[in-house]
Amino acid sequence: EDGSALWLRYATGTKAEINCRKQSPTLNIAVSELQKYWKGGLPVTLEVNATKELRALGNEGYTIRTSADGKQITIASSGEQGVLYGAYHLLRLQAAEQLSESNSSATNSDSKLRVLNISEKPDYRIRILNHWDNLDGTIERGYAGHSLWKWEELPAVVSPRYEAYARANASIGINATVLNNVNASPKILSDEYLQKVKVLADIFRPYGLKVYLSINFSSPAALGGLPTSDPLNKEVIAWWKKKTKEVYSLIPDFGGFLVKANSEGQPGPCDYGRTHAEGANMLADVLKPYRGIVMWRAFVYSPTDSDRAKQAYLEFEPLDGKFRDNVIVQIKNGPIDFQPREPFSALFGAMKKTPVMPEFQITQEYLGFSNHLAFLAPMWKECLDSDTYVQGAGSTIARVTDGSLFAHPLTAIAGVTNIGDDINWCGHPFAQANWYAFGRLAWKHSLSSEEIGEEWLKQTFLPIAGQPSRNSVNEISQKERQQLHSQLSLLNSQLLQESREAVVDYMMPLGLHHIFAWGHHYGPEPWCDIPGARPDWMPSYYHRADDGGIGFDRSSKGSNATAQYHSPLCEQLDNVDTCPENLLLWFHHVPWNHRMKSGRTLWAELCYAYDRGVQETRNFQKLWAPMEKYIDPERFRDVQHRLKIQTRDAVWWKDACLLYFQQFSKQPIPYELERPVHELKDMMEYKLNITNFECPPYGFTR
Ligand code: BDP
Repeated sequence: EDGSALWLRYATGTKAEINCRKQSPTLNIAVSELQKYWKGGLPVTLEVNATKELRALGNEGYTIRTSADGKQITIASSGEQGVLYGAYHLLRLQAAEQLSESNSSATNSDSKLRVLNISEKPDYRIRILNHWDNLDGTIERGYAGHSLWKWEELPAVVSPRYEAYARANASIGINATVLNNVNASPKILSDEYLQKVKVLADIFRPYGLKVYLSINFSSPAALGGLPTSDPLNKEVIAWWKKKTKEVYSLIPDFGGFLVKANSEGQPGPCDYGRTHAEGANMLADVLKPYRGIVMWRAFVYSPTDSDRAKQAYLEFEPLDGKFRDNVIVQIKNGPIDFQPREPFSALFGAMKKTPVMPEFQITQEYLGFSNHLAFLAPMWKECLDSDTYVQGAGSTIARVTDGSLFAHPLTAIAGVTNIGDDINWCGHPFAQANWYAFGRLAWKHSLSSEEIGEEWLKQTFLPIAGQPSRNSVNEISQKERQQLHSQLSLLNSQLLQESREAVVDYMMPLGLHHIFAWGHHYGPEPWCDIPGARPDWMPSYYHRADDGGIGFDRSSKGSNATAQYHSPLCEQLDNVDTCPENLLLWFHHVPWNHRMKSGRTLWAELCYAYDRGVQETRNFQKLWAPMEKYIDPERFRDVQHRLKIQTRDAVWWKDACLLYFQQFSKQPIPYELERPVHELKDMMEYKLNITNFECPPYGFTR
């Protein structure tokens, strides 16, 4: 297997009996998927129906029920899209072996089908991928090849992967996609490119996947030749109106614009003395007649201010209530930038009148690219479950953003995708799990990370029914199947669920952040110091290690970022004794001999954390090894190879950070821990070859 089938490794065979009275492109897909892949024995009826119950679930929600006589299954929805999602739900239950009555690992055909009584409805209205794909085919922070979109070939040549992409998204409930990088080229709105975008939108439509675009705020000047792009200028507004009309004439259900403005050198309304709200509202007014929306990013910071972590809040909080109702503010989970662990962004608790949406990063810019295995559902759950206290206890980010706390009708959640044109889509075979997990959480944020992990592992690694197993032409035996089930359950609890915390441990434990190497964000470079570069892009800005201790003082004695959080969290974070230890160095500058809850000093605790991370990766290798018996050699070796790199990188991270920080702590690494195998000097001189993303930090080729 090459991984191209993702979690949709369905077996074909005899045609199932599927009944549907209506026909439409979307319903036809549902019928054909079930005809080909449904093996549950019972006939399935698909119904679009406007009963009260179904209307309450919306046109994407659905029910799946076994009839009273147990002789058939009905998937019903008030919309065609809901029927399609219901069909994929049924196929997921089948592939993850969750259809049989007993919990045994017997194949579905061997045991009784359980009585189905399912009712589902998505938690977010817009569940959207953000592609950071450039028009030249490169992907910013992409580690799985080039862009899926072959702009050169479009609109004439259409890759079969466009439809496969839409299908994969529909199978997990993703209903929207932004095709191009937030650092947007104005060219995306040219007539030439809009023709190409239209072709993609037409392919995606039957799968319920809507197209959105990132726009460059100075398009009126850059593309339209106007002297300005001032959002209050009449000609500028007229230009956007005309352009938007053109977009909708080609793509009648176009979703809207995503905007990165006045951030990291991108143009924006502030260039003309206007606010973010004025910029966003101008576009919102233009999109309004077509029911389009604006997703306006809050990822803003400048080198002048004292603490980067405070800036998005300072800029956006005063604008609460000033946005049109078809604007939603898109906020990264943390206040800095997709680090292995951040506290949640305080802005989630600051906007009561403006809808806000989380932006997660599925691509592992800061978590080892596609070399490291890091299952991100635990990280996203951590964010969604965080309590902002904006309306008292229980005001979780999930409730702030899903419309239940402030009743905003516009709700959304975005994931910066890890998809490229690699045969297996995501680079690391396990990176597919993050695409999957994003879709599942966007649909239902109460799902546990364990449930998602189990579903994904079973769909991805159980043998396809009726196909030869890895080693022989025979089907896998009952005993082997049971062993495989136990192995998958270990992989879930000890590998998937632990993997993100392991990355935190060997990269940046205890609240450390952004000590990455300059530019590429792969390896460690806590010492990095580029003369003349922006101070807020230097690791020392974040770790502040000195003889007195380590960490960024964001307490009331320091930058006072803690004050941006509501009580009682604010006080909890502000006090070094009550601040959660996994965020300690994010909020405090702590002396090396500070006593931790374990009884160790801070320095020893730091050493233990790095060491734990390394030992975890060694354990990941062990957990993976037995899979050799059960799965195809291609995927087995691919994962095995990447786990080796991950372990070596973990050692590199540990050695680099501990040997560097040791210069300040002036204390030995506790003798019971694994000793360093690198010299600090070598690591400091080593320059990573990042062109091929094989980043061996070992065997130093200088
Ligand atoms: C950072 C990335 C950069 C993105 C930026 C953003 O390093 O490439 O353009 O975020 O989100 O994480 O706009």
